[in-house]
Amino acid sequence: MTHRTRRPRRFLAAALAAVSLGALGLAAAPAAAQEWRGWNIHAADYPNGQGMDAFTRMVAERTNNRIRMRTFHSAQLGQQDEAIQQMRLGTIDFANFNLSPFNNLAPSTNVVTLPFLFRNVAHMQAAIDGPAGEAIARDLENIGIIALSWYDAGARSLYTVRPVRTPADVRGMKIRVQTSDLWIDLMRAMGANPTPLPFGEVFTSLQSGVIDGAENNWPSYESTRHFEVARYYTTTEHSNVPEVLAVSRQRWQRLNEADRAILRDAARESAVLQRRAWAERERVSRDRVVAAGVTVIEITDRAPWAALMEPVYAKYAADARLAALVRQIREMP
Ligand code: GTR
Repeated sequence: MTHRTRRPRRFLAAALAAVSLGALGLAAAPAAAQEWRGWNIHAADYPNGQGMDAFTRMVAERTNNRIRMRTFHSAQLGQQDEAIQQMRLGTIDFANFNLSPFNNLAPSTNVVTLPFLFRNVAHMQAAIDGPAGEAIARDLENIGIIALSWYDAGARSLYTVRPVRTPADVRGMKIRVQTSDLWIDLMRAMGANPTPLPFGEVFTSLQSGVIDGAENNWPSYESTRHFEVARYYTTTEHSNVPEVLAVSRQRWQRLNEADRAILRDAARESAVLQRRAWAERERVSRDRVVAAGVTVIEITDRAPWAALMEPVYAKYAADARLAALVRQIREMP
């Protein structure tokens, strides 16, 4: 009896609270006057930071400052996994993310992470600007993130404290990976002992011997100064996973069509700029680390490495939708 009478009252209280919260929201400053908060894991001068700054500048100009955005560079708003959560909650409004941290949340991001899938940069760009990008944008929208454009992230290779020339050399090494099941399995398939860690902890973990190596593209290896501790870079080029420039769905839902078009165009233009800056920075970063005495171990035959990746494909490209996407990507000219 008591149970029955209490329930509606509790419901009423919750409903009233919701109404007054709504009223508070309406009474607060109008959305247009607020400054959007953007997350970037890298320093401002990294190609991605340049792309994001160009994006926010274009949006400000084209909306006469109605939409003002500020990018917090160098992971000032937290590490990657937290930033993704914040974006889903709407406390971070826009960001540039690598797609691998979404592997466990948005299934199609696994496809573009798959090892040795893309033949070259042009192939990756055609896939992400085409069918892969469409599938990923849908999956990201389902988790509260609106993809606007795709940034390059080059090829990821191994770097270690001891030389790695063959897969046998990797056996038992503790290699840092991003927090993604696919990455854990990929590194296991290489014979390593995968260690998921936030990007910001890699340097000290290398220094203290918690890990023996990590894997990344030339610009990340160089800009983080990981090369000062892990002195061997082996060009396995095992993954070409690209990145997204995205806005939180909460913000997006409050925009009209005209503003959405402004954001989309600016994001696409910023990607053109980022990709150009990226190609240049890859060369610069490589030159810098070589000048600093890093040993580059060139892998010319990737077949023995790729052969180890069968279990990764069996697990992450088995689902019919993802298998079809992999096939479509492979068949691209
Ligand atoms: C970089 C990428 C970052 C982050 C980082 C990592 O190449 O741009 O977003 O994913 O790798 O390995 O954590």
